[in-house]
This record gives sequence, structure tokens and C-alpha cells, in this order.
Amino acid sequence: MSGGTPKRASEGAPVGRRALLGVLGAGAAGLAAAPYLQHGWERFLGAASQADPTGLTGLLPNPGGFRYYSVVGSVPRKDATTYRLRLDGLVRTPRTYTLDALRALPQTRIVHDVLCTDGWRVKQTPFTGVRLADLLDAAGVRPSGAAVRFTCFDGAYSESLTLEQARRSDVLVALTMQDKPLTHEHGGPVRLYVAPMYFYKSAKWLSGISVTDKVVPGYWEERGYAVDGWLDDADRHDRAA
Ligand SMILES: Nc1nc2c(c(=O)[nH]1)N[C@H]1C(S)=C(S)[C@@H](COP(=O)(O)O)O[C@H]1N2
Ligand SMILES: [Mo]
Repeated sequence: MSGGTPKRASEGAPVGRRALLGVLGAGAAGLAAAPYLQHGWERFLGAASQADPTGLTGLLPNPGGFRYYSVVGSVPRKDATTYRLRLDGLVRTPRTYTLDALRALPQTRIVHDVLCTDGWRVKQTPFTGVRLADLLDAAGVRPSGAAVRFTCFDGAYSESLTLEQARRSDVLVALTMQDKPLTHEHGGPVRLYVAPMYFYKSAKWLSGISVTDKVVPGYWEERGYAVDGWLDDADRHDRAA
């Protein structure tokens, strides 16, 4: 039944997904209202996609191979007038950024594969945004700062990085994905993008960056995910020597 390879699963399963939604009589809103289940279903559907011997799933509409994840049922929408990003904690100068203020800073574009621990991958996906390192430098991290905690305006999700990871040049406060402004569904207007790690580290709807004295495990990390989110091909500077 599940004769495929993990690579097959990474290409997505719109047929299984739609079929299941039909059976359940639920729409996307129904799924979003059952966020815990959704993550489990995605894992189940990932396995189901391996059973597709025709490869037809690859021909059906698929929103770029991404799944939509949220741990809460509904998330407020924020735009250029209402969005704020707060950077505080163990810094000399706490700051609050508007979307325009972030747009005015130097932008970095990174192209890398996106991988979810559920088995799907979106190859060579461009993200553009401000290097987190630049924001940390502007705020002036105090000597006691050793980690960074990220919070979200969905009111529930959080993530963490060590300060060394946070300072990597491939960690962005992202404003665009696939060269378009980040949509609400994908965590817009601003999400974290941690290119060398599994996608759960890339907190959507980013609203808070706080420098802490130690790593505070994030939402999924408190529920069993590894705090260490490195992808296999990541260039792990902090593990060298
Ligand atoms: N705020 C928030 N960020 C989040 C999540 C979430 O549920 N809420 N899910 C994480 C996981 S497990 C993945 S795979 C990606 C999914 O991003 P996407 O919905 O844009 O595909 O977001 C990550 N960031
Ligand atoms: Mo994920």
C-alpha cells in the first residue's frame, strides 16, 4: 500500500487531501479549527500520497507544494497600518518596527529547499527580508544575551534559536516568499525564515523577538519536537570542531 519513497511523499497529496476533506464534509475552515488534528492528518496524508502509483497528484493544482499550518483556529490579519514587530529583552535599545520600517532596511534574498518534518518539501523557494542579525545589532545585544525567543500574533506559537544561530546570515525576518509579499496564510505580513532548519522553526505571523539568557523551547518543542531543527545538509557552524 505504501510502496513509495519519502521523496514521493514530499511532492504533496492533493488527491488524498481533497478526498479526505470530502469524506469529512469539512472545508479549510474546519481543518483550521482543529489545528492539532491537522498536523496529524498531514502526516497521514503524506503516507497516503506514497500509495499514488500513477503520479497523477503531481498534475493537480497544488498551492506550490506548501501545506497551510496553524496551531490556532483563526489568526487576526495585520497590514502595513496595524503590523508591529517588537524587539526587546536583553538588548540596550528595545525597538518597535512597522512594516514600512522593515521594508526600508537592506533586504537579503535566500533560495533554499523548504522541508517540513511531516515529509513535504518545496524546492528552491526564495525568501526575502531583513537579516535577523542586523536587527539584533541595531538593538545591541547585552553580554548576558544567549538566545532569542520568537512570538506570534496568532497568540499561541513560539520558537527559539541560540544567539549564534540567530546571527547566521541565512536567518531572515522575511517579508516575501516566492518573490511576492507573504500572504496571511503563509504568516504574512512578516514571518521568521530559518533556511538551514526544518520549517517549524520559521514562525509565522512574527510579532515579537526577545533576547533571553537561555533557549526557551517553542510551541512544538514543548510538544516533543527537537529544539535542534537542523536540516541534514545544513552547514552547522555551531557544531564544528
Ligand atoms: N505561527 C505559526 N508558525 C508556524 C506554524 C504554526 O502553526 N503557527 N507551523 C510551523 C510548521 S510545522 C510549518 S511546516 C510551517 C508551515 O508554513 P506554511 O503554513 O507557510 O506552509 O510554519 C511553521 N510556523
Ligand atoms: Mo512543519
